[in-house]
Amino acid sequence: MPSATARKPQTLPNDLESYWIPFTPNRAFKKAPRLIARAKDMHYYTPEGRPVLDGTAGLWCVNAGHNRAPIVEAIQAQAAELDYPPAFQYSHPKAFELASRIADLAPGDLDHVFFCNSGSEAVDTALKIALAYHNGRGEAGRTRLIGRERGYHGVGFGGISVGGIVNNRKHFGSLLAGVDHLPHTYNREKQAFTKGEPEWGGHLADELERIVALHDASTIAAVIVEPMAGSTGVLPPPKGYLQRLRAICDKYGILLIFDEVITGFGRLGHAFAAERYGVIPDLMTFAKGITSGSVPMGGVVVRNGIYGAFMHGPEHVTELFHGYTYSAHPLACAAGLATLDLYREENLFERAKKMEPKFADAAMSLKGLPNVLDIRTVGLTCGIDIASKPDAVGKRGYDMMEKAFHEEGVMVRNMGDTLALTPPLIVSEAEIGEIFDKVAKVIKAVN
Ligand code: PXG
Repeated sequence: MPSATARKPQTLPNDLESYWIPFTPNRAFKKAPRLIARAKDMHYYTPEGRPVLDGTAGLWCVNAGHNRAPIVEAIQAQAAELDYPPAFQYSHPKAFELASRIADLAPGDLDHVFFCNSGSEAVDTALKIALAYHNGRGEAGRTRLIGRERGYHGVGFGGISVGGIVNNRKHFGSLLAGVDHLPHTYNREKQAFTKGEPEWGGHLADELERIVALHDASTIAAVIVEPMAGSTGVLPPPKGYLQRLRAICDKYGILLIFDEVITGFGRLGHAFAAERYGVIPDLMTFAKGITSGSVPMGGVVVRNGIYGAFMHGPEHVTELFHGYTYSAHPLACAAGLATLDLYREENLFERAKKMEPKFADAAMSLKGLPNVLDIRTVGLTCGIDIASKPDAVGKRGYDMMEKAFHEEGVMVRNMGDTLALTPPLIVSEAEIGEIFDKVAKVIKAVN
C-alpha cells in the first residue's frame, strides 16, 4: 500500500501557486501557462504532445539540440558511477579532462579553467579573480570595475553592478561601490538593419580613455563586456570596437574580461567570439553551451600570466579563496565532455558559420512588416526591435511571444519589445524558413 503522502506521478500540476517563476510575470503565466514536458532535437513538446519549434535554444544554451543521445547517455552513466566527491581538496578525473578540452578550444594562452555552476557565478568569479590578481601583485588600489550600459552579466551583486539594465539594478540598493560604465554601442540611425558588425561605433571604445582620465588607471582593475550584448537585444560589436578596447586596456594595465556566456560554444560561428574578433581577453566567462543546457555549469578561462601570478607562496596554502560546493560537478563534467565531442563530430561551430548568411537573409525578410523598427543579426542570432505601444512598453513583445507559443508552435524570446531568435546550431535551412515565417505571422497578427 502506498502511504497517504506518497507522490503520484502527474503530467499536469494542479497547483501553480507555490512556484515563484524567475524573470517572469507570474500572474499572467499562471492564467495561461506555457508548460513544456519533453524535447527532442529542434522541438519542444507540451504536456498534451503539441510540438513547438525551438527558435531560442532554450535560453541561448541548447546549442547541440535537445536530448541528444550521447549527452543523455553520458549523464546517465556518470550518475551511476560517481555522484559527488568534495570539490575542495579533492577532485575527479573528468574535471581535469574537461578543463584541458576547454583550454584547447580557447584562443591564445587562455589555458586555465575555474569551474562554477552558472553564468552569474562565472561573472562574480571573474571579477574576484581580477581584484585578487591586482591585490596580490601589490596594486591593491586597483578596485574599480568598468561595465557597459545595456550589458547583462547575470544577477549576482557583482554582475548587476557592472551590468547596464536599469530594472535589474534599481530595486537592489547601492550595489558594488566603485563601478563605472562605458556607453552602449547601439545607434539606430547609424546602424539599422545591419547584418553582422556595424560600420559605425568603433570609436565608442575610446570612452574608456575618458573613464581612465576621470578615475586614473591606478584605480581600475578590469573592464567587462559581452563581445555581443545578447540580453538587451543582440547588439553585435561595431567594427574595430573590441580591438580598441583591448589596446586601451593594455596601455593602462587594465584586465579585459569577455563575458562569453552566450557567445561561447558556437553561437557566432566560432568556439568563442574572441576568436571571431581576433581579440584575446585576460579572462573569459562561459556557461550555457558548455553542456548544451543539460546540466548547470559555468566557468572562467584565465590566461597563463594571471594563473601564474597566484601560484607562489607556501605550497600548502590555498592560492584563491573562492569556490563552490558544486564546482566541476561530475554530472556537469560528463555532460560537458559529451557535448564538446558532439560539437566536434558534427562540426557545429562551422555549421553555424556557414548558415549565418542564410539566417541573416531570412531574418531581414521581415523588414517592412508592421512595427518592425530594426533587425540585427550575427552568427545564428537575431534581434528584432518592435515599436512599443505608447501606453504599454513591452506589451507587444510579450503578446508576440505568447501567440508564437500557443498559436504558431514556435518559441521566441522577448526582451521587452525586442524579439530574439537564437536557435540550436543544428537548425536546418527549412527550419530557419519555418521560424521566420511563423514569426512574420505573429508580427502581423499582434497590433
Ligand atoms: N552573462 C551573460 C552574458 C548572460 O547572457 C549570464 C551572464 C548569467 O547566466 P546565468 O546562468 O546565471 O543565468 C547571462 C545569462 C535572455 C536571457 O533571454 C539571457 C540570459 C539568461 C536568461 C535569459 O536575454 N543570459
